[in-house]
Amino acid sequence: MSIINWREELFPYKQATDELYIKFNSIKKEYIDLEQHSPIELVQTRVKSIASIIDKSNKRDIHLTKVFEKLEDIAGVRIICKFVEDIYKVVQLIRDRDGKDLTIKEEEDYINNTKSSGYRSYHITIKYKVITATGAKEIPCEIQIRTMAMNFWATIEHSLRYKYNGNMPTHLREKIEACAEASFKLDTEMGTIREEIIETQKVIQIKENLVYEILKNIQNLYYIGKIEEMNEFNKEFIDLYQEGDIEKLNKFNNKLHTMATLYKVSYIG
Ligand code: 0O2
Repeated sequence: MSIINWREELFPYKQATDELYIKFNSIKKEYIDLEQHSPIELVQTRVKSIASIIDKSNKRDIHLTKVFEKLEDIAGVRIICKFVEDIYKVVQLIRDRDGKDLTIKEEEDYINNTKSSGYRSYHITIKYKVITATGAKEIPCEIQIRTMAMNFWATIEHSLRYKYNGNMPTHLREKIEACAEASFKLDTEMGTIREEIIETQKVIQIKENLVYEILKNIQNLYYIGKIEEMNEFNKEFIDLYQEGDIEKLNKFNNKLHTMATLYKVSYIG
């Protein structure tokens, strides 16, 4: 390969990150639908820019013709969690898929083995098979799993590192190291009230799901032309919603279900 056709080479990497984005978000949705705490808070993906690939290959002394063989983080997935404990749940979810739709190549626990910079994250390098119009290809991909606090710190540190091109002034380096410890302390403290936070969020989630179902049921009355009933239920819903009593909202939803059965409305939308 003498001239790199970047567009063609990077295409399957984009496909891999797109597919993984859908898969991890689908796991998150499954937890939410089942009214359980999702260890996945947010999924981000990126394909390294051509400039970053060239920079990294120069730093590592990798010939450009070898970058696709040697660089394992051209495709990247970042999974952000609320709690440190969730990180290890996500790690287990990925391990459970090993040999199924992905293959684990390497794991690096930068949480228990914090980098000297203060960087914390759990890294898993995988191979992920994509099938494009030109055939199947195994794409290496680096999955970084971290908490929101770890992500906040890493994003800031990454920008500073970029700004100072690796030569951060000592006073700034010391400050940023201290910030890493402070943010990990926050993670640890939050971890001690994890159960309580999860319980509160569960109640909010149950209410959100219930409200969603109620609004769908009311909307279905509109679809079958029961405008008067729809308006009445709408008014009743607004009062109940303001009251905020989940038990009452539940009863109201059951009433809507009964009505839907009566009118033989199938669930639309
Ligand atoms: P980008 O722009 O995020 O892609 P190394 O060369 O040792 O830094 P290596 O061996 O490829 O990296 O693997 P490693 O150590 O697992 O790190 C890969 C990625 O982890 C980095 O990619 C960063 O995203 C992140 N990372 C690792 N160490 C640090 C750190 O000290 N600070 C921050 N902010 N991020 C870190 P890139 O290519 O450096 O950058």
